[in-house]
Amino acid sequence: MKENAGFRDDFLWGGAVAAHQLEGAWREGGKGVSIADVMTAGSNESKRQITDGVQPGVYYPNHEGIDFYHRYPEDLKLMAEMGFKCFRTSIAWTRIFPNGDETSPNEEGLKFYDQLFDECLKYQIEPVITLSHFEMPYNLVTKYGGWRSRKLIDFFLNYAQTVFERYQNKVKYWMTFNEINNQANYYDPLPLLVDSGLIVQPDENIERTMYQAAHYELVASAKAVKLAHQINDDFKIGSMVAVTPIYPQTSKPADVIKAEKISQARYWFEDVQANGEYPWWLKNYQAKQNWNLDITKEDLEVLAENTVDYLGFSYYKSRCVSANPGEAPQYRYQGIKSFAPNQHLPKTEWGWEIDPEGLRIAMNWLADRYHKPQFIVENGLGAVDQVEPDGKIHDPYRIDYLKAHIEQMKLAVVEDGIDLLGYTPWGCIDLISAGTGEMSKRYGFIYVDRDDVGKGSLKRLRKDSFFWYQQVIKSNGEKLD
Ligand code: P53
Repeated sequence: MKENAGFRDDFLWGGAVAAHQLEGAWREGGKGVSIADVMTAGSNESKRQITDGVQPGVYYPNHEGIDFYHRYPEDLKLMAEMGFKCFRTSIAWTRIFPNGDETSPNEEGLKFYDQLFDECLKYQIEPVITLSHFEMPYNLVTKYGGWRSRKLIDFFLNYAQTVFERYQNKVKYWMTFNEINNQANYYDPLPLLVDSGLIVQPDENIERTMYQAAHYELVASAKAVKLAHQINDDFKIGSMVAVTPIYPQTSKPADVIKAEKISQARYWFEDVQANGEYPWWLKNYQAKQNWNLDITKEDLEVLAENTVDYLGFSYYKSRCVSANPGEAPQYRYQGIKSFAPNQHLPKTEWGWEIDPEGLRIAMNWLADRYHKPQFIVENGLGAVDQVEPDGKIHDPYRIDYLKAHIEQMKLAVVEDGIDLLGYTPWGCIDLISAGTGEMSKRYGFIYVDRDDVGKGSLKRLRKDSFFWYQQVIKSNGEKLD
């Protein structure tokens, strides 16, 4: 075996975005209404609301995004200037199948992505494409109840087949569902909607519904893996989970077992996608509930036979848990309510723990469990930026965050020998936050002049981190200062 001296020669440095958070043009080119189009703006204090269809007089930040739909040539030019080797974005399902249940696609939508991918390839930037990133057709929610319905598998595969065939000579790296495991937090309506198109009904057993919907998505994902390989042998299809290591708050065994149980509840999705089977604890748990889930023998065969080629994941933070007396033995995951403070870690302005070593921990943990190449497809710091009178943006906090994470990622590669395909920091150009709908929660190397109520010239500016990242890429991760 060759030892890893540094990042691979073909390491995919780049950046990541998602269609609904930057394209805008929500009604252009025949696009249908997506779930992102019915989400209002919010903040850390006030949650984004899901409205009943698009309501007049309400501000929906994703409708205009940062107008990437019209400005992508300018934006890709800037990314090429940074030296991007790849660019992760998603296809808006609603540009291809506006209602999701049509049999033939919308040619204008397909043409848009032809042009976008051609523009990437012009600069030798490899497109890395997510099929479903929080933006399924809203019609599939109202008409079928989202992923509650098995019918969604066929609708999704029809969409997947259309784009795999159309872009087979332009796109090699794909992912099926973005952060499919966010819905493990089924106490919060937002992840249920964005992951699975679920709108909670008053007396519904939402935990059961989540497990059923996630199962259909996992089957759809496995079938997409199969289809992709049939269409083009060279395709690489990844899963995409939000990786947040769960630490015990103390060395008390009850804290340790709780951390393990909560970790299981968040990561079983990856067990299915990468190992091809449901973990034992979950089979046991589901059987005990008498939920009578629709999980067939054929489904289980499809899952076993079509595991992913690589593990795509996001990493922003770690969490920590503390067991309460009387809570044992289930240690149910209760979303945000499960977490306890970690006194050893600083937090971002939005309260996310900053934990670079957690990335190395996560990579080792994933490597031990799944034995597949990894691709860090999101990482970054959401922060408020200030434009100086001379038009400069000094963002040393962002550079510090990314540098510390790249250092740990390098240890995971060089010391621990992990096979890492690439690194695409999130929101390489400022865009609408998924969690809060804000514009002021900025991640970019490129600043975009737009505020939380949709005002601003949309002008693009290079931040200090732009020039820093340029030299990181040029030196293949050697020059971090
Ligand atoms: P925002 C929650 C926790 C971790 C990652 O998030 C998350 C979320 C959902 O908000 O989402 C991913 O914009 C997601 C991106 C998102 C990014 O992380 O809330 O894949 O769409 O924008 C950052 O700060």
